[in-house]
Amino acid sequence: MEFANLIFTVEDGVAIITFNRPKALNAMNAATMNELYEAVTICEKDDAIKAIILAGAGDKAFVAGADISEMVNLRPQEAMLFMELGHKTLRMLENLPKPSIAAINGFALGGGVEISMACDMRFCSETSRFGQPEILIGLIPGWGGTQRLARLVGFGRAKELVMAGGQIDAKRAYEIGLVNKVFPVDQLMEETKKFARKFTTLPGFALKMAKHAINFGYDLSLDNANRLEVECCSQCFSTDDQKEGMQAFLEKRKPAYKGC
Ligand code: DAK
Repeated sequence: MEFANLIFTVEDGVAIITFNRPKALNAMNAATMNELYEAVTICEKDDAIKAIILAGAGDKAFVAGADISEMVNLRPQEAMLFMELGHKTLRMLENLPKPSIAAINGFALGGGVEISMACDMRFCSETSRFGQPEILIGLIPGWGGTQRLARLVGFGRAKELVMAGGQIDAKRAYEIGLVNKVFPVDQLMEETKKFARKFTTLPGFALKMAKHAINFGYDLSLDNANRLEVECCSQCFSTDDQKEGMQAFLEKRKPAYKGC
C-alpha cells in the first residue's frame, strides 16, 4: 500500500507503519493523521495482519509532535477539527482488536507520546526522549495526552510532564511505566519485531478478548468490570483455539492454533 507520509509494510503477519517525514522529525500534520487512519483501517480489515508496530523514519525521532507549522494559524474551530481527526484515529488504534506496539527511537514529544499511548505497549531505544511540551507553546495536549498519560503513569507524574513541559529520558520513562522495555538503539526494531511475531502464534480471539476486557473494563466499577471479564472469558470457550490449547496441554504437545 502506497502512502505519501507513511511507509506501510507487512512482514510475517506483522504490519509496520513508519511515520516518514524525517526532515520534520515526523511531525504529524493532518495529511499524515488521515493516512494513519487509513493504515489502521487496513490493519483492522486484513485477517492476515495479526499485530501492528508503529515507528518513525530516520534516527532522530519517533514523532516530535503535531506539526506546529500547520497549527500556528488555526482558529479554534479548525483546531477542533484537527483534534477530532486525531482522537478518532487514536481511539481506533487503541481499540483495534489486535496487539500494537510503538517502537520509539529518538524524540517522542507531544502528539508523538499521544500516538504511542494509543498502542498497547511502548518499546524504546536507550537514547529516546519523551515529553508533553505543549505548554511551552501556549497549548495543552490535544490528542488524549491529559487523559491517557494520567491513566498510564498516575496523576502527579502526568501533571509534572503536562504542566511543566519538561523532557524525560528512556530510563525515567521506564521507571514511571510510560514504556515497557528499553533496548540499545541497534536492537530496538529487531526486538520489537520478535516480540510482535509472538502474537501471530497466539489464539487471536483470546487476544482480542484480553484487550477488550482491559480497555473497556478500566472505566467501569469493579463489579461491572469483573462481569465484563466473565463475558469475555466465557466467549473464549466457543472457539476451536480454546479446545486445542487445553487439549494440547493435556496431551503434552504444542498447540496448533487456527488463530481465529
Ligand atoms: N512541528 C513542525 N516541525 C517540527 C516539529 C514539530 N512539532 N518538530 C521539529 N520540527 C522540524 C523543525 O522545525 C526543523 O525543521 P527545519 O527548520 O529543518 O525546516 C526540523 O524538524 C528539525 O528540528 P530541529 O532543527 O528543531 O532539531 P533539533 O535537534 O535542534 O531539536 C527538537 C529537536 C525535537 C527538540 C525540536 O525540534 C523541538 O522542540 N520540536 C518541537 C517539539 C514540540 O514542541 N512538540 C510538541 C508539538 S505540539 C491539537 C492537536 C494536537 C496537539 C495539540 C492540539 N489541536 C488540534 C488543538 C498536540 C500538540 C503537539 O504535539
